[in-house]
Amino acid sequence: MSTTPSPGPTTVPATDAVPLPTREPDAATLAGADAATLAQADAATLAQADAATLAQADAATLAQAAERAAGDLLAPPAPHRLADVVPAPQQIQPDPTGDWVLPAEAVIVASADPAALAVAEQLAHLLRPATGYPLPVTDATTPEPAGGIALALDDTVDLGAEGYRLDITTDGVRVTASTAAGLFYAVQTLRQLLPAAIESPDPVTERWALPGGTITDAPRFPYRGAMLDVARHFFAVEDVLRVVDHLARYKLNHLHLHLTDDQGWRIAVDSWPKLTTIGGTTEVGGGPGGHYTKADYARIVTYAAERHITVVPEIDLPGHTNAALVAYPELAPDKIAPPPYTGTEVGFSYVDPADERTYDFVADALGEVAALTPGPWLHVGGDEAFKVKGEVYTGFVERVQRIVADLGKTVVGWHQLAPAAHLDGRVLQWWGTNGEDPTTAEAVRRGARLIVSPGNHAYLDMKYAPDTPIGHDWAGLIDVRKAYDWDPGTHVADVPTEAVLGVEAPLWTESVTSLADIELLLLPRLPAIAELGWSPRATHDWNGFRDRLAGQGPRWETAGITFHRAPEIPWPTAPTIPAQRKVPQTETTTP
Ligand code: TNX
Repeated sequence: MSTTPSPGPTTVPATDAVPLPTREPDAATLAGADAATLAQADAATLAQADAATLAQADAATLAQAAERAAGDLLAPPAPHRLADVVPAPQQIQPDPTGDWVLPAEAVIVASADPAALAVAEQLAHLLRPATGYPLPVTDATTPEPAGGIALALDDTVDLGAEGYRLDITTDGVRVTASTAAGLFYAVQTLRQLLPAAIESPDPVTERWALPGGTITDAPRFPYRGAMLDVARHFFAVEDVLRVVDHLARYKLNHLHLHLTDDQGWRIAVDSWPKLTTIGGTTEVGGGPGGHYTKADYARIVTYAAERHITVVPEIDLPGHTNAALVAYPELAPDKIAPPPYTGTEVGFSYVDPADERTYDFVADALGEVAALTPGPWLHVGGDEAFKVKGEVYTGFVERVQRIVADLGKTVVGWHQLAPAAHLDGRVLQWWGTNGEDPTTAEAVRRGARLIVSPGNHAYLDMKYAPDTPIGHDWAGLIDVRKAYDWDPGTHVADVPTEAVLGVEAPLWTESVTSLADIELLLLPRLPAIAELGWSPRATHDWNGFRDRLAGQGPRWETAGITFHRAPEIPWPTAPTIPAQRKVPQTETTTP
């Protein structure tokens, strides 16, 4: 939020029924008052209250205490409310008397556990550039805030695999979670509660105030994802890492990479090298394409894992395979290499389901990708294979599903897989535009779980408005409200909420050629989808979301992230980014 907190509808359970933070006496009155008078008055009060202690205390100590008390009374409240977080936390208990300002000498202390210490280092990395504070990281058996930030890993607390508790008091910040993922999500929350200037890559003059109170938080769904199509256009590792950062910010935990399509094969497969040396050299529009070496891919997987994000690799089969057929014509039904494809049509290509060599290829490619994949999922596509019909299609899919199971992975596929036989654990990714889908509902009755990605709500490649410079509109226009106003738990008819594993926002890249393009389509809709995946349904409220989302704008601006200034969001117009600090960093930085 901007500096004027919005009193928008309360969207959290009863514990948030606390009015906006106000101080007694209010800040305006105090601002006009004379600090010295206040300090004296406070000293007098202290003197009356505890004469015995005072008798022992020396004058310097007294003066310091009085000054501190006066400072506290004069301090304005933290600029953000505890509720100014996207995705909305499960439970919020504000305590306006608990506001805390991060001091230059603060220490970050974490449980003596490598995973907890790693999160502490990540927090320090987030806070050091803008604050210019050293923020050393230490460990302790029982971490205590002691005027700094404590990250406690505690497996006796019942907060779930990803939950956390965040307490902000005048003594500092205490984060508690039973997993490193929980600590990491608390850090993302903490980041949003600080002034937007915390996103600055350079030191700025700011009062790093946090709003007092407690947040208890945990996700609604275990699967919260986004997909990046690196096949239609290829994106460098650095760009993908930056997308991972955006996911992490909003507590998404899966990155689905659409690695292969008609226009390019993007992942090295040693046993079929021409997939990349030939199949990787094209992309939509005739650009040079590219591919990830195994080392590149491992870098993405590791970077994502450090941010508690699981990579879900997709090898799209049996359709969307023109690039593979160019490289290996033996896989084509007519055994003739098709011309490379750089257009944007779909549904024309397929690997030969009648040739055993095809299944060798599938097993080799999926096997090598599985070996690069620590996560449980292998996505096998299955969409728009218009030329592989009926039992030939289901027969192909059933063989591929077994290959995945034999590799020890869990099958994910687009919902076109639905008519194929069920296989333990199988997950369908539903991308329809009409929630009436009896075939998918039937597959769910047979045991499938669903990732919900409605084309007309969650497809980030759809334009926001007719004048959006890039993107599609085949599933309609998706403004921020359209991205936000639906419920993954009830969206597909006759699919119970319990069968919904979660939600994913796919970004297809036929018209997306740069990181700035990616960000323009991702933001601000990605946080909307993230909130649907994380926040309890009871918090769902468009007006409240709009206000909270507006507060993200200055953060993106400060961090140099491109976003769409959606007209329905009340982005703050006043400058919210303090001037860069021109004084030596050792000087006091109180504004
Ligand atoms: C449909 S959604 C596709 C993709 C396209 C996308 C464009 C799905 C599983 N298949 O091949 O890129 O539309 O919006």
